Amino acid sequence: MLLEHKVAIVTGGSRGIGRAIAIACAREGADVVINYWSDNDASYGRRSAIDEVIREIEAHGRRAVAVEGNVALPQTGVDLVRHAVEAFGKIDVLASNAGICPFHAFLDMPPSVLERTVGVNLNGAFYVTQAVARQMKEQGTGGAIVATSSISALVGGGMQTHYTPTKAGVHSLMQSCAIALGPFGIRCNSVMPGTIATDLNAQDLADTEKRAYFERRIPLGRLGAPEDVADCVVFLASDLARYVTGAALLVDGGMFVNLQ
Ligand code: RM4
Repeated sequence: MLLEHKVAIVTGGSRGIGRAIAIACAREGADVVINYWSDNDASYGRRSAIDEVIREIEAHGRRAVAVEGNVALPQTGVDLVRHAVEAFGKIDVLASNAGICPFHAFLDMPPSVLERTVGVNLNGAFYVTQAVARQMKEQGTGGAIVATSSISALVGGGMQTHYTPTKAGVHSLMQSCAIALGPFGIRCNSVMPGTIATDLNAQDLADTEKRAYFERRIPLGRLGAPEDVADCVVFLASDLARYVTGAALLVDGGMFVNLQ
């Protein structure tokens, strides 16, 4: 059990990668606080989806608490910490995963789309990380923070001009937090998923030609599954990665390096 007796907070935990992270943490022995946001196009999901995740966690013999809130609001991070401490007495792990990617052309993108994406993906990661790190410092027993960045931190997307900078920013946030929080024994790392088949990109991947392009470009020959990412998050959150901080782990089946 890589996370036995740990307490983990997972943001955007109702569907996709976040759901897989929450369940993987429970599988490895952690109790889990799952954040979700019922906004239609966020990666947070609705109450019914979160109830199913709670059932999966409890099936692993672990406890789960669901907390609704938009991570773009600073108060949400504070609320998540309060619920975690009230329910389980401490926080050991944060998976800062919540993110949205409303694909949109650059030239006619309205400020609202940019601001919502930056608010959730980057500001949200900052606020939740800050709130959790304050609690971890007070606890005095260190901790592990793993942010869901993306291959898109390293490469671009014509319909993702609002999104890719946030993923680069999340990666950079972890690098700087690794420095700021290292003295407190708090490690900060990011995972960089490639193209993972989730609700976030289901509409985008419905384009069979685009999906085939992705599959041709991936040396392992398949799109990623949320569980492929979740297990890497568990590794970075666990003591197996005790000397790893400020790092990023590509989880992309080899997509990034495949030029020819
Ligand atoms: C990732 C990458 C994938 C896309 C998702 C939404 O960073 O760009 O290709 O499907 O975002």
